Amino acid sequence: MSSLVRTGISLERELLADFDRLIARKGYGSRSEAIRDLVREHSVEADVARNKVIVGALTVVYDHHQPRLSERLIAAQHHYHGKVLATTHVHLDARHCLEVVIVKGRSAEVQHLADHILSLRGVKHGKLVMTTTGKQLK
Ligand code: NI
Repeated sequence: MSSLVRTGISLERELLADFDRLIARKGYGSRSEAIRDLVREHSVEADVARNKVIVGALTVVYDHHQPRLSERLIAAQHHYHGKVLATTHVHLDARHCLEVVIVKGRSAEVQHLADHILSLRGVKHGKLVMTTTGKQLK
């Protein structure tokens, strides 16, 4: 278990008021937990920027009537087989599918995989969210 350290910070009254309003809207019970989350967010961003191993979820909404798209999506996931941990597929309606591709790897490789998939013709929208494997964060 990590040991807790108390610290004090100085900031402008208006900035603190803004912060308190923001964290109240988000439902934080204390400034400490909100600040811990901000630090973790920066830590994850730094891991992404430094090409560390991350996990991520790539959401993809596409039209499966687009010729050869389903085949291309499968081929892309096989090409990056070491990075793709799992895929979930939902048939949204008669034409549209949602896939969530769960990935793990160095951030640049995972971004490359996502760019490849999202640029395929027939993919209507998608987004890659990268996060921590949890090991480095307290
Ligand atoms: Ni489908």
